[in-house]
Amino acid sequence: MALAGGAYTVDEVIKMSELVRFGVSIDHHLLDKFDELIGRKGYKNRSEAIRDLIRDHMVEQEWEADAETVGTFTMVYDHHTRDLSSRLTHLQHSFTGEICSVLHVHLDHNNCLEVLVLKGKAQLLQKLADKLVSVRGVKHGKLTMTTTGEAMPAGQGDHSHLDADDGHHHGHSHD
Ligand code: NI
Repeated sequence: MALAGGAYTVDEVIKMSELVRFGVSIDHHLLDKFDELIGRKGYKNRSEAIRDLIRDHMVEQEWEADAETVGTFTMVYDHHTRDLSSRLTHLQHSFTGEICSVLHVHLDHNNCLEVLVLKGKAQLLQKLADKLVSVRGVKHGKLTMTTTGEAMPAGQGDHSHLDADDGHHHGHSHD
């Protein structure tokens, strides 16, 4: 993007000043693959994709550091399996401090879907997920690791800010 003189308002220039631009040396084959990948995912530019990769890595670090964090656990099970429902309930009652909310959907005659919203120490959430998925009759279970957002810098360059790559404005903003 060329910074044509006079093309931006003072407000836009102030917003842009919050951004740091840096160069990255990268093998062109790798960059081609990256562009292909982020194109498929719907990213409009590399900056957005790289910011998301960095945040994703920071979330992983929070989990590795056993920080206070947030996740969702999703599982599918056959409620006809003997003692399964009571075992799952018993287990969930041992983690009342970590389970914020439970969503239950009766998928069909046999299968139930349950989504647990979890908040707490990362290792404890992982332990609960491991215990739930290993209960006999649970067909599939997956923990999605996300973040409380507290230690995550706000999305400079996203939202209402002018993007350094292509100069377009995103649709929404929040304070
Ligand atoms: Ni059900």
